[in-house]
Amino acid sequence: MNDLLASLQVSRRTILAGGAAALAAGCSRGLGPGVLTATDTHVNDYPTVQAVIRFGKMLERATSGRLSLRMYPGGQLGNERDTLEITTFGGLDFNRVNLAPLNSIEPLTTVAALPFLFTSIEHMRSTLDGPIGDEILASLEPHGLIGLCFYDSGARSFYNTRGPIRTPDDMRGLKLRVPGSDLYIAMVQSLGADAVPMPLDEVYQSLAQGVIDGAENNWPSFESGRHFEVARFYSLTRHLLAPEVFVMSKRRWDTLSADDQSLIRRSAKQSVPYMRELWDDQVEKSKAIIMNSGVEVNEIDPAPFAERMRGVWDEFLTTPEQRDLARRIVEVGEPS
Ligand code: GTR
Repeated sequence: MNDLLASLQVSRRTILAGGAAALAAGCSRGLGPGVLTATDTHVNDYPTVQAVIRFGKMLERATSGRLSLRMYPGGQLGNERDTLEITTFGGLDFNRVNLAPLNSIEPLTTVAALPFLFTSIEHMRSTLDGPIGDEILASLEPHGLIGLCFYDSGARSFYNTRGPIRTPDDMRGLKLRVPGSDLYIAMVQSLGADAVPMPLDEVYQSLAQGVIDGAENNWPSFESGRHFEVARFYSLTRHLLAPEVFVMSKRRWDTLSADDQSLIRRSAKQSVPYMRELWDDQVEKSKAIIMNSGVEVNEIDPAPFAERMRGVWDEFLTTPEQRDLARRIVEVGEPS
């Protein structure tokens, strides 16, 4: 185990035990001063990981090696909630996470994670590429995080070990894993299923042992976690088109020159088209692997699902700012 990994694992325990100040005060990184660290829950060849690695190469090239990036993929430093906390306190420089773990940190992020909000990938991309996306990214700063860009995450749908889901009634009583987020718990409960919050890396085992009946995710995550080997029914509800987010620790950010800061912002945005290219390709590859393995995939009528989940909007849009943001996102609509 290298020094950073060892020190972060100590730091993580320290943070989780409530000792953030101790970490901020002193954990030695064991890396050179220009080496920036990044983490991701996904394996090395996943599009988000490759996009962040590409971002690091851009920094390295632009600064002739003065800055570089060291990626820790595969969730080796902990789950997204824990690594986000470490990032906030400066134990890690960059983090690529889903919107879900940010929901309890910043209410505006909840809006972009509402079910059936984005009507298509194009709607999501055009909204988040513009001022609305920048506004959500900027809302993270008071929480110790610099929001750099959004990456694609496709559409999340339900998979399970029992049988095809065609209507919300088919979900009654199913035990479905969700990421640790109140919004996800409410979404699944609104459909009559039991929500089981659980880190991603425990899903395969839990499906295999029957601790849960299913989960929900996009094609690449369903495939790369090998969940499809156990959950043989994938029902295309496409209830969530929430994006991934790439963030930086504000503590580290504040130590950088204005030039380096703008290089980082620019390079992150420049990594987005590359990520989307990899993403579109990965969706096709994952789809083929899953279909060829004989998983039963079915289309559904989204209307009754959207109808039941509508209550979640009222429950989670609690401030005027959130309601206004939701209204503006809906108004963006489909790009012409
Ligand atoms: C994936 C996402 C991860 C993580 C995961 C999960 O689609 O890329 O960041 O949130 O889902 O369900 O935990």
